[in-house]
Amino acid sequence: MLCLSLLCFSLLPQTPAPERPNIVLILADDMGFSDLGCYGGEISTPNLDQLAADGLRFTQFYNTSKCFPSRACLLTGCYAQRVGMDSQPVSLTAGVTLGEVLSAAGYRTLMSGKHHGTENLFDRGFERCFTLRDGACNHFNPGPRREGEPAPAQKRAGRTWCFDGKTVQPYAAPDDFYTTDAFTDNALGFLAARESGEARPFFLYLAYTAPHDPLQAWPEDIARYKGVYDDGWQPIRKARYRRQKEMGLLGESVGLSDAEFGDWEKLDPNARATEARRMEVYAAMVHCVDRNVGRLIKMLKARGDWENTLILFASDNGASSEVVEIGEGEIGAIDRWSSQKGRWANVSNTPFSKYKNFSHEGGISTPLIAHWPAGIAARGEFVRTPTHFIDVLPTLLELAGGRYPERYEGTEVIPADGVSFAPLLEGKSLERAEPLYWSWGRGAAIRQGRWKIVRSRAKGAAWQLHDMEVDRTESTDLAGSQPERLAAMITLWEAWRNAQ
Ligand SMILES: [Ca+2]
Repeated sequence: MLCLSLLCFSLLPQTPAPERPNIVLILADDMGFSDLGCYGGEISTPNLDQLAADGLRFTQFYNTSKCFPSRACLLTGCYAQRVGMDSQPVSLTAGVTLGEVLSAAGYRTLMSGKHHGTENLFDRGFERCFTLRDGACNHFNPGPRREGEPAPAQKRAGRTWCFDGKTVQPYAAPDDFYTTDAFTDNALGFLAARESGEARPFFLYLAYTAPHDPLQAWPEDIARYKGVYDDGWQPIRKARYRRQKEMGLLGESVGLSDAEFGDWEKLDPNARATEARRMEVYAAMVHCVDRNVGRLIKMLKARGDWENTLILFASDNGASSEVVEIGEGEIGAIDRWSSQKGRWANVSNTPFSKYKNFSHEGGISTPLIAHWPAGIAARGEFVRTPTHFIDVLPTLLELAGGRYPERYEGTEVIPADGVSFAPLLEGKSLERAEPLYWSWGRGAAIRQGRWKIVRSRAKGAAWQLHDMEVDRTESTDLAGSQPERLAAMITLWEAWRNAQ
C-alpha cells in the first residue's frame, strides 16, 4: 500500500497546474499604439502601466484596422470575412463566440461595452450584458435630449442598446452618464453579483468606446492636460518615440516614419488652440479609461480574484484620421461631436505611418498588455512575436481548458483561424503555419514571417513590400528589388481573399 502511494505520488506533476484563471478582456476603441505611458505616451495611465510592469507587453499585436471586423475576430477567433463581418456590422453568420465557448467550458460570461453588430450578445453566450449594440455614440448622452441640457450632438440618433435579453432604442441614459464610467459600473455590478462560494471562474469582456470620437470627457480630466499640447504635434511625437526606444519597446532598427502633418507654426493662434484642445480631450478620455481600469483592479483585489485573473488590454484599431464635426459646442462637451483627425492620430500611432482603416502598421498595431500574477512569471518584459485578434479565442479557450467545438447547437462550426498564444505567456515560442491576412475596403496586407506586403486604400494603389525585421515603419519599399517575392505574396493574398 505504501509502495502504491509512493508510486502514485511520483506520477503526480511536480507543480500542480494552476486553477483556471478568471479572464478580463478590456478593449479601447480607436486608441493609437503610443498613447499609454507604457507604450511611450505622455498621457497618465498609472494603472495600465503597472499591469505592464508586472506582466507582458506585446510589440506586434495586430487588429484589423477597423472597429467591427476587429471585434468579430476577437469574438470568434476567425477572420471577419469568414463570419459575415467583411463590409458591414451585421450579425455573425458563422463560428462560435467567446461567450459560447467559455460558457460551455464552465465560465460565467459577462459583457459590458460596445459590440458593433446587429445581434444581442445575450443570445450569443453572454449571460449578463450591458451593451451598446451599435457603433460610436455620444459619450454623455446616447439618447434623447435631457431637460436642462443642450441637445447631445449625434452622428446617428437613437443607438441601440441591449440590457441582458432586452433591446432598447433609444436609450434614455441617466443625468450623470458617461460611457467609460457606465461600462465599468455595470461590469463591477456583474462581478459583485456573483454569489460567495461561486465555483465558476468568470470571463468579462469590457469593451470601452473611448477614445473613439466624439471627443468628449469630464472637464476635470480635460483640465489635467491643459497646455500639454500647446507646442504641437512634432515635439510630442518625438518625445514618444524617444521614450519607446529608451524603454526597449522598439528594436534598434525601428526608425520614426515621416511625419504626416505640416508645420504647427503655420497655423494661426486660434487654429493652434483648437488643435491643442482636440488632443487635451483625447488624452482625458484615455486617462479616464485608465482610472476605470483602476476601479476594476481594486475590486479584483478586494474579492480575492487578483492573483488568478488574466487581464488583457488592447485597442480595436489604430488612431483615426476620420474627420467628423457636428454641433456648435466646445470640443469635449455634450453638444459637440468632434474627432481627433489625422495630424494628432499620426502622433498617437508613433512611430508608425497611416491610421485606422489602413493596413499599414499605424492602422493595425495595438498595445497588448497581459497581466496574470499566478500564470505569467515574467515581469515587465516584451513579447515580440506577431500575434492577431484571431488568436485571442484559441488562447483563452486553451487557458480555460475548453475545447473548440465541431458543432454548436446542431450546426457545424467552421475551424478558427487563430492559434493560441498561451505559450508566449510562458516565454515559449509560437507555431503558426499560415501567414496573417488583412482586408478592409481597398486596404490589404499579408504578414509572412519577416515579410509584409501592404496596399493602401487609394484607388489603384500598388502593393508595397517591406522587411519588418529592419523596417517596421514601412519606410523602404522593396517591391521593385524583389519582384518574385512580391508576386508570390500577392498570389497568396488573392487566393485567401477569393476563398472568403
Ligand atoms: Ca475602433
